[in-house]
Amino acid sequence: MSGTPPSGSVEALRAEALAAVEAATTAEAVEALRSAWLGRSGRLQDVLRGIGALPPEQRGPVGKAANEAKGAVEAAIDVRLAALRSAHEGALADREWVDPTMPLAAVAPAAAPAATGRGLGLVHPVSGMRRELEDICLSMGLEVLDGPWVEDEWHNFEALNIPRDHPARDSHDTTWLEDGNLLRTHTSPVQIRTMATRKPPIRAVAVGRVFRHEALDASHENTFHQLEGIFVDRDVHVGHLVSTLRTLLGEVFRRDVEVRLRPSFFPFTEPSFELDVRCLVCGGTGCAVCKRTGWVELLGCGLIHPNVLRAGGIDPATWSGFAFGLGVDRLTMMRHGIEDIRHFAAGDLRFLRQFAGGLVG
Ligand code: FA5
Repeated sequence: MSGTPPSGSVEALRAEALAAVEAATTAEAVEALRSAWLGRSGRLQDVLRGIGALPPEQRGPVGKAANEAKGAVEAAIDVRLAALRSAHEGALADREWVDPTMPLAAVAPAAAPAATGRGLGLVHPVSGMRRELEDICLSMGLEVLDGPWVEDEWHNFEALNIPRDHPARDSHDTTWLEDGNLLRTHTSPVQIRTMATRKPPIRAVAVGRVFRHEALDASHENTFHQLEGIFVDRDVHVGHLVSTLRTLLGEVFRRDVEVRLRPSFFPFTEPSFELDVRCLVCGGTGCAVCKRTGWVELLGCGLIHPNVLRAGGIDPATWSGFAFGLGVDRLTMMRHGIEDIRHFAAGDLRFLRQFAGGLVG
C-alpha cells in the first residue's frame, strides 16, 4: 500500500490523534475519535494493514511505532473519558445537591403550614410509635440497640433454649433462606447478641421488624414489629420486671388502662408471663381484634432462663435478668383504636393521612 507512511510519519499521526482526543469535550466526540483512529478502518489500523507493502527494512520500525501509537491513543481515550465523566457527575451533583436539614418553609413555603400532608412525607403510625418508644426508653436510662433481620438458627432458636424439634418452634412459622439462615421470627436473638458484646449490668431495648409465615387476621400480620427489653443485674426478680413494664406502658398510654399478667411459657424465660391490655378498640365489649374476649395480648416476658444467660456468656450463678417482647403494631392499634392490623401495610393513603400529626420536617 503506497500510502503507508514511514515510522516518522506514524509519530505525526500519533501526535495528531492525541491532540484530537485532548481537545474533545464530550464523551460522544471521544468515542467518535476511537472509531476514526482505532476502528477497523481507522487511520492507525490502515497503517498496520499496509505494512506488507513496505520495503522489508521499514516493516519492523513502522509496525512497532503503529502498535505503540495505538496503545497510547487507546490509553489517552480512556483517561479523557474518565475525566469527562467525572466532570459531568460533579456538575450533576452540584446541580442536584439537596440539604436535608433545610427547614421545610424554605423548601416548600406553600406546603409548610398545611397539616394536610399533601406534598410532604408522613410518618407511618408504627414508625411514630417506634420513635416514641425509643424516646421513652432513652429517658428511662436504657440503651437502644438494633439487630439483623437475617438471623442464623443458633441466635433465633438454639441459644434461646429452643433446640431443633422443640414444639415451641411450631409457633414461629419460620421463613428459611436458601443459605440455611432465616428471617428472624422475634427480636429475642438481640438478647444473645447483647449479652455477647456487653458486660452486666445490662439495660437495653431493641425495636425492629420480625417475620412469621402465618395466617392473617385482625390482630396477626406476617411482618410486624417487636420491642425487646433485656435487663441483667444481680438479684433481679419479677418485681423489677413488673415495675419496668408499668413505667413503660404508663408513659405510652398516659391514662389508666387495665392490664393483666398471665402465667405463660417461653423456653427462654422461667417463670414466663404474658401481659394483656383491656381492648381499647371496643372498650372490652368484644371485637375482631380481641377475638371477643375483651383482652389483647401485648407482650411476652419473664426472668431470663439460666441456659440463655450461659449462651450469652454470662454466669447465672452471679447474674440474673428479665426480658420482654412487646408487639409494637398491636400497641399502636390500642393507642389509636385501629380495628385491623392489616391497615398498616395496605398502603392506603386515606388511612395513613389520619396520622398526619407525625409530619416529616
Ligand atoms: C415472642 O415473640 C417472644 N420472643 C417474646 C418474649 C421476649 C418473651 C422475651 C419472653 C421474653 P410472642 O410470639 O408471644 O413472643 O410475641 C410477642 C408479642 O408480639 C405478642 O404478645 C404480640 O403482641 C406480638 N405478636 C405476636 N405475633 C404477632 C403477629 N402475627 N402479628 C402481630 N403481632 C404479633
